[in-house]
Amino acid sequence: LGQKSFVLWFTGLSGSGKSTIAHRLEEELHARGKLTYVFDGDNIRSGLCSDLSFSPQARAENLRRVAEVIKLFLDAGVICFAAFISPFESERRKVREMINCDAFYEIYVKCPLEVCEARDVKGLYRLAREGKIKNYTGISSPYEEPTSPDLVVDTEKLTVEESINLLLSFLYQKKLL
Ligand code: GGZ
Repeated sequence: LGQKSFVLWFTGLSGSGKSTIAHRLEEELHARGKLTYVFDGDNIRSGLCSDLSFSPQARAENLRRVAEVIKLFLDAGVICFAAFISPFESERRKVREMINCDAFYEIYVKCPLEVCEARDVKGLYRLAREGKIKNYTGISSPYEEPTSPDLVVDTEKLTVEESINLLLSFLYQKKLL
């Protein structure tokens, strides 16, 4: 393959832009001839983790399974992007330890709750406020801000293109591109 595999683990609130950024960054890497895969709620919770709820235990199990699959993809030499809320510091530490890759980077996709809620792309925040969805991150379930992320991407201030440029310079600086 001629590529160094690595992991970018995106954490942040629902609607902060994790999946959007991961997919746009993936396009950039494809243009550079890299083989990548984006794991997110859409492709993981619909299948592999369709039996799991959003209780703290279920979220932990969700991320544990993702970490196991990422280990397999890394064996195959694939660059892996994980875009999950991953709200608990302890679980973020666990996946990092499980994956045990020297090139594992935690990316905090930072955006205030009010802004994510105003975007409400899928209308889920409204349902959560109405009590129709329980355990909703930021509303009725906690989000623990990362204390020492490898990179912060502030999507309240940056456009998607600016966020991608920030991530590309980060990757060049780490000699991953
Ligand atoms: C948070 C929920 C919930 C609850 C459904 N809490 O904006 P989305 O829709 O596309 O992203 C959210 C996604 C979060 O799944 P993750 O696997 O990333 O979460 S975790 O890392 O905590 O396991 C949202 C949707 O699922 N969703 N119910 N109660 N997000």
